[in-house]
Amino acid sequence: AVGLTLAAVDLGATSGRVIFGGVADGVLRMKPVARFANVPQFLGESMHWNIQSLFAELSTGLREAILRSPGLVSIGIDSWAVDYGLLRGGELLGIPHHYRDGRNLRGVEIVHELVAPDELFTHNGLQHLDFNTVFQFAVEAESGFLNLADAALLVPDLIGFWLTGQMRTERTNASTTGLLSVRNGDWDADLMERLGLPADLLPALVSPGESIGELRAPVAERLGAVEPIQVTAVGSHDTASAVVAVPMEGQNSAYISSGTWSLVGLEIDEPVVTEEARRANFTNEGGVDGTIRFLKNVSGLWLLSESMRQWEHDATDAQRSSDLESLLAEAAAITTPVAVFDPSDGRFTPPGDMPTRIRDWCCEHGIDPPHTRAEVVRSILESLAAAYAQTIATAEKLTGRSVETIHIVGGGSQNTLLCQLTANHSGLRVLAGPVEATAIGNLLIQARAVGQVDPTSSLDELRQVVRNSFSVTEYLPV
Ligand code: ADP
Ligand code: LRH
Repeated sequence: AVGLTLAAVDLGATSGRVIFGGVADGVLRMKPVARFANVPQFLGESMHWNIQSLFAELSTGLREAILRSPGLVSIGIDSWAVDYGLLRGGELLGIPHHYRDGRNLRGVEIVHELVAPDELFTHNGLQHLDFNTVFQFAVEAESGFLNLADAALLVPDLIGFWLTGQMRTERTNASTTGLLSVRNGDWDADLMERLGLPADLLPALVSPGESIGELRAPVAERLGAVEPIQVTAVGSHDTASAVVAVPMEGQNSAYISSGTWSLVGLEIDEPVVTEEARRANFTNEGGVDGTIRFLKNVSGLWLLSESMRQWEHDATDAQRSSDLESLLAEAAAITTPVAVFDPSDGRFTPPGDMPTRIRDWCCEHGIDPPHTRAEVVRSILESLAAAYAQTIATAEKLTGRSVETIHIVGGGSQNTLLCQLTANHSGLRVLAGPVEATAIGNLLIQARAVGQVDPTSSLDELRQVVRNSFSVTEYLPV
């Protein structure tokens, strides 16, 4: 029997989960113990993560995992990127902001005045997203809040600190801050100095597979742990963990990590920091084992979930209680063409009335807008699929690779209409699954660290464990 002695804490922007599992004979087995919604908090004009509630929920999940698997030896934590808590003397100074908060544009202005966008890209190799940590820091430095802090911890590192008492910054997530050098993988001290940021604000780097520390005694007691449990660094950027679990083989695969966001791209060995890559707004994020995640954020199922939230909110509407499954079935039944819009237009980033924004976009561009709910859903999915196809074609050009297969992982891999449309728009084979790629990638790096798989295993070998353990669904273009 496989000892389910590892626990993955995976916090997505839409929901979080705790899953425990283990690998034996090259097969991963896992069991979910907790799932919880991740509901943002609005305080006055600003938007925050409910970090206390998330920590309480994940602690309940860990307690349950330890109860059900008393031999649990390791915990790995991942979450969405870029966001952080500021601390002084180990105390959290404020409630972490949500990356969709409206404050970021001022930060972009401040940073770009000091370092022009093209020069910034030669430093960090990152796509421009208004919410990259560096821009958020600039806002907090201007207000004076940052100066109160002696440490900034990215969300998984903050949770790791609460669990172990150790402050570290995990590398894959560090690569989304805008302050990590794309050339040598270390904190870019020169850039920080030019931006007036304290060099030691972000703690020392740790790589996936390394130990962060053991649960501190009061935490271990609250979680019901009897034996020592270590927190192991994993690809703490959720997308980095998801890419570990993409069951791709060879060089001819692209991936789409499909959830709140769609992260569309390739795994490569060396960063591409050309002017063409910058203009196409591609990013070189750090992957596990020193790989590069060459990808773009192409909006995602946020457009759909936020539309559904709007419809739920609209109490007078007869179709109010439409569930996802029936909406998708209605959308699949549409046979006439629907509007294709740019899902990455900045107007779709903040929370709000998505169907109206989509219709406005279409009217401004002289396109017949979607009218019914099913048409809005179909329009969102067609637009995402068209953007995926376009992004993969650009990635091929920028890297000289040729893509034959697109892997879709994450919650969105269950959206059969989206998978089929992706095959149709790209003209390529799509392989969908696994759904819980992020938690799987998280568990696999722990499994390698504790020796449940050969400690010298490559990513290719870890992906063989994924293929041994989960099936995929094939979609061919029609
Ligand atoms: P995140 O990690 O960003 O929180 P997930 O990977 O959990 O996101 O994906 C969430 C999305 O997956 C939802 O917004 C929803 O659109 C989609 N999804 C989840 N379950 C299903 C399903 N059964 N059918 C179709 N889509 C689904
Ligand atoms: C996906 C994700 C993505 C980031 C965004 C902030 O959950 O981590 O890779 O760009 O959230």
